[in-house]
Amino acid sequence: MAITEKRKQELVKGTMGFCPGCGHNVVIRMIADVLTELEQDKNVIYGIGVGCSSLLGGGLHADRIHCPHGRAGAIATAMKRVNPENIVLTYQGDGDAYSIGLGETTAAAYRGENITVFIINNTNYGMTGGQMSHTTLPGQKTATSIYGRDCSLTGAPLRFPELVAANFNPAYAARGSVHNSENVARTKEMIKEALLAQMNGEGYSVVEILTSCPTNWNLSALEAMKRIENEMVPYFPIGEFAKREVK
Ligand SMILES: Cc1ncc(C[n+]2csc(CCOP(=O)(O)OP(=O)(O)O)c2C)c(N)n1
Ligand code: SF4
Ligand SMILES: [Mg+2]
Repeated sequence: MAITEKRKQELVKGTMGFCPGCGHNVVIRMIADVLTELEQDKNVIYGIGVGCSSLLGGGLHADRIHCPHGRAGAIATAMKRVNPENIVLTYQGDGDAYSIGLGETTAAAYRGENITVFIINNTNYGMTGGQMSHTTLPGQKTATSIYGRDCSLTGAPLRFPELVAANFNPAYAARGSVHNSENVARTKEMIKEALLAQMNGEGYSVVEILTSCPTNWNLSALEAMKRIENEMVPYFPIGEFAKREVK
């Protein structure tokens, strides 16, 4: 089983190690539920990034590799090529997948590896105290952009699913969010589409998910959800950017 009843309860109660109001546990619960619905819960293996995303390792009971920072794209490539019958996914933060590991993350997409990549975008390095990442918004204050992100010095926030969709002919590329129940339901469907693409052997699939980090944003849990809607969604639109028709 991909997730035990005990862990489900811990995710709901917030006792799995995430801060109150964090979006990670919502996403983990959704991935576990979709794997069960697709009857892949005993067939999944995965790579985890470094960050608060690492806590997935305690939630999803399956063989896994805790990858060197940012390298899950390369490691998942090997996992899938050696075990083509398994469903292989990665679970990474924006700092891990984009800032530290953009090379490996992009290269796996470029090669069209038949893996599914989940990237949890909370606009900072949550685990290490809220430093600026590739998805920190213009003007956003973080521990390493104390006057607000200046894009003339840093470059602009990265829209990875759009980049992949426009350039690499992926099987599936989308962005979801967890800021309200409607978007949680929509994101669950995206997770399912991405995993189905892999099951059908269609190639690379990626879902970026907008989540909250109330601790480093210095907001309450409720305010953090509003920030996703008011500040993140305008820059990171929710939707499907690439989807192949199954023949
Ligand atoms: C090689 C290396 N560099 C830096 C770090 C420190 N570090 C740990 S987690 C992290 C960033 C995590 O950010 P993100 O991937 O966005 O995950 P989040 O915690 O926000 O979910 C960093 C830089 C590390 N562990 N290893
Ligand atoms: S620091 Fe942020 S991302 Fe990490 S568990 Fe806390 S709220 Fe979640
Ligand atoms: Mg992050």
